[in-house]
Amino acid sequence: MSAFPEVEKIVYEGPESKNLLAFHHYNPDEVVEGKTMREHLRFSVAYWHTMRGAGADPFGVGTAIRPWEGESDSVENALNRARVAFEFMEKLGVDFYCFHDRDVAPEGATLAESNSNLDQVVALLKEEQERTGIKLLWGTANLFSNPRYVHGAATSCNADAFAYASAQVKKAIEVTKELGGENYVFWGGREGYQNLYNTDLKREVDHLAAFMHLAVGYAKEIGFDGQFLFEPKPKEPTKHQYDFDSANCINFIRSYGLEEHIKLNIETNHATLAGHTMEHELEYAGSQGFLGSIDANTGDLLLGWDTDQFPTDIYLTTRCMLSILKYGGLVPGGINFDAKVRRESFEPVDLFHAHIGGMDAFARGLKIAAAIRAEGILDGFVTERYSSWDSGIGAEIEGGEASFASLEQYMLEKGDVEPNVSGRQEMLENLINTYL
Ligand code: XUL
Ligand code: CO
Repeated sequence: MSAFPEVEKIVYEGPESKNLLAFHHYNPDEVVEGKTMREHLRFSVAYWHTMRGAGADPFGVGTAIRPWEGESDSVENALNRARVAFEFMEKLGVDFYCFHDRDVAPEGATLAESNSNLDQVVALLKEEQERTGIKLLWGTANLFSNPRYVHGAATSCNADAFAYASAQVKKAIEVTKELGGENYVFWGGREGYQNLYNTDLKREVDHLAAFMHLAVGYAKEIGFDGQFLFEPKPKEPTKHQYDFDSANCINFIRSYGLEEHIKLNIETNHATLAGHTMEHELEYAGSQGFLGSIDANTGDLLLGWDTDQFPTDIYLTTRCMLSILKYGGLVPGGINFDAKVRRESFEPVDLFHAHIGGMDAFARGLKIAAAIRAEGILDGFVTERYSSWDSGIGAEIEGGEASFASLEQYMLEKGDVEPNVSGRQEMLENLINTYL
């Protein structure tokens, strides 16, 4: 029985179509910059939002109508839900999905029971992957919902919480490998603190690094060769998360000798919570060689918390794609919609509208970014702006041939800095508008 009887397979109908259950820009096999859109974009559905989100907020219970959900949190219900997930993804035409261990299977009374529940669902996920060709972009473990993680997991003051989290991640890496997952994500759910009076910050950060070394070591031991990813977020649920932003995470990764093993999974709404733009975070990670994957969503600047809305802003997706193309794409990462429908959008069909909008926005961003790059005006402007570094004193400095003494001598002879070129920000903003 179909869970979405009213929805046909979503197809590309082109920009002129008025059908809102069709793609207007995402044309999976269309080639842009030498690769198909599906190869560039690698869209993924987030199981936790799309299959588990019910729309609860601090003021009220869930509102989502999900006729396939059973009464209890049983394995049987989880298996049925997994079949619905694959029907949804097949109809949507998405190539990947992502999950936390506890999204797909219920937690049992003991660790052994939880593992067994997970194994039963993973067997079905594997069958459904084989049937549909849909792949696992990344797996992860939920180390934040259960009260045992009240003080964090790897950064808990309680060593037993670290041990339990290790057992959970061990299993999550095993099932990610079993399902051919291309990446494994660490997002520090409660890895942070609320108050320094009760916190040994140094010890907690050391423990987080030790935890990641254990994970990397175990992956090697069992032959899991997916990419590990660390997901920055500055706050929520704790006041100070240890994975604040791209720069902070890269510092952590390098300081603890993890740079060979871990890249970043960058999320738009987390970037804005950190007081950055998404493109700043992408550019910073990309420029340092740490751009792994993205969690695509958007926040609401008037609300200011992690609202996880679907991205529909073409300026945003254009700027994301400019950075992603510049750094050679995301493979083996992808574009995971870590986004949820609004509480007021409670019908199953809203899940389709939400994902179609995000996919079309990114497809359009890809095409616009490729057009901007093809004409080369923006790149040309930047190259010209830095041209003083290409020869003369600039080239000497970059080449490591200058000293403070030689630079002093140079300036004594030259006299002063001549203003060279205007930043032309307004002209460039207008230029970008000519492509939209
Ligand atoms: C939370 C968040 C997570 C991670 C995976 O803000 O983004 O869902 O993406 O744990
Ligand atoms: Co995320």
